[in-house]
Amino acid sequence: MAVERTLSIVKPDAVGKNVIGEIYSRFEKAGLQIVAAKMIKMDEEMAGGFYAEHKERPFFKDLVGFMTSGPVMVQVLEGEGAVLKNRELMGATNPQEADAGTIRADFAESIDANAVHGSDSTESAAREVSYFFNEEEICPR
Ligand code: RTP
Ligand code: MG
Repeated sequence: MAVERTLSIVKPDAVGKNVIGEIYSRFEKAGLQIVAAKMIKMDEEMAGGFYAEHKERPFFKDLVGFMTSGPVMVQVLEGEGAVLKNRELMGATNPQEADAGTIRADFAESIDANAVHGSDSTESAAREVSYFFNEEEICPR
């Protein structure tokens, strides 16, 4: 399997619950390396641009409102099959449907406040990584 990069966000609910380290630990135990990271508070323009694919969806306004409600941790994860591996660690979008032991099953409250974001394809990963990070900010080992 190819070494990939994927964009991960610890969302405001999980930052507020003080579980950044517990979530990072899941990545590390699964063999993913954190090769870039920063804490930011997004404004509406930044969050809306990030989720532009959902602009016409009924939940878009709530999604942008939630993602700007507090600080987030944004990180680039690198490893073999990183995109799919991260999606498996996250679990289903709705935490009620997420498999036991996944990040969303363990830390998320609702489909809106669902603890983490992860890129859903290598194409979106490339766009999303460059949305937040310059190449000089990424530090592969
Ligand atoms: P994410 O992009 O945040 O990693 O989540 P995802 O791929 O699992 O889900 P996606 O379909 O991309 O939706 C983005 C976020 O919008 C919220 N959402 N709400 N009320 C709803 O039906 C609904 N559907 C999606 C979720 O917070 C989801 O994470
Ligand atoms: Mg998505």
